[in-house]
Amino acid sequence: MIRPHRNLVTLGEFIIDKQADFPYAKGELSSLLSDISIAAKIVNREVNKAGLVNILGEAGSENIQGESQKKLDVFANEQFLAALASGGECAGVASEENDEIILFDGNASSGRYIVAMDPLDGSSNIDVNVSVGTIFSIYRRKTKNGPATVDDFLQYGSDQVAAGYIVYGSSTMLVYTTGNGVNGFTLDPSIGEFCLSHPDMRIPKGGNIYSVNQGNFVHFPEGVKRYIKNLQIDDKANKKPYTLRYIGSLVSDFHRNLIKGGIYIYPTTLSSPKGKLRLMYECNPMAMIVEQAGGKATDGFRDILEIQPTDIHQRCSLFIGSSAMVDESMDYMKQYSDANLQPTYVTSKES
Ligand code: AHM
Repeated sequence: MIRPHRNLVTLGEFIIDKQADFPYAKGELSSLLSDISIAAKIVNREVNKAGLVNILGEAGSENIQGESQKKLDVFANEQFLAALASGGECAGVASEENDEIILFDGNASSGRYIVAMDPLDGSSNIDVNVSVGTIFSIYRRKTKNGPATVDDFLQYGSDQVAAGYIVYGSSTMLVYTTGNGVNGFTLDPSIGEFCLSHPDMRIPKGGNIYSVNQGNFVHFPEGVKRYIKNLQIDDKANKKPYTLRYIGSLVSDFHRNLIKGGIYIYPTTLSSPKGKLRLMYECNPMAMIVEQAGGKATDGFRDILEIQPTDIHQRCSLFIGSSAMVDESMDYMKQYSDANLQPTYVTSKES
């Protein structure tokens, strides 16, 4: 029971309070989430002083004091890997920063979970002081003991047991779900704790914000072009034209749309025929969160959570946000885009 005598609920208290709701409650998932929140605080500290210290150089290069520099995405990767390795609940990690899966403890591994993560998404924005984020996705591993295998990772998004992100923005927030709604916690730097600030987050059913890299317009599928053109018409009754907001940092764009209502689209393009974003550590976790908040996520045709991954770094197109907006965009895709030109996947409904 959360303590009634004060309003403040820390992430640690909240996780323990909700532990009994987890499907396989043994405290391990709680520990895993706590490990992630500790790494997030360390990364937050470094992201916040990125403009002050000479940490922005290329990995491997030396700073003016002759010290070896680390890019923040490399630093973030190391922090999350170290945190996940130390707890013992995690058997391995698929990270955007590593070509292969990272396995912990070899044959002695008893961790029951595996994690897919993008330790610092949108890191090209750091140099210009724009919000970046961390995205994570947690599964129960399929093998029982010994080293985890790639197959432990290649699970449907619908099999995720938890997913979340941290946005390092004007304030730093951690938002996560364990399949029982979505809750957001804001870091109070004065006490060094994530505090419950956004309980039971719900995304509005509709909205008037769309987020897309419109510079790629000529390379978009016809359905996306027609959908966007329709959002831009002069139609006061339907609050059109809509507002375009695109930060170019998925976590930040998603977070804004989650709160205000809106749609984020990264479709296939001529130059990225499979889409740009990664299914396992960008699309799937965001899809679980948005669905838990009452929204929707598809690749333009199919539910993201039903796509069978065949590669840990697989790319995917993404239409995500308010359900009414995603539905309308899918109608356009169905009507105007040649489904045969879209990447094909096995989905859980077909397999
Ligand atoms: P990254 O993994 O190289 O950081 O790319 C992911 C990012 C997302 O955060 C963002 O939404 C998207 O790429 C922006 O891409 P673009 O610059 O093509 O619009």
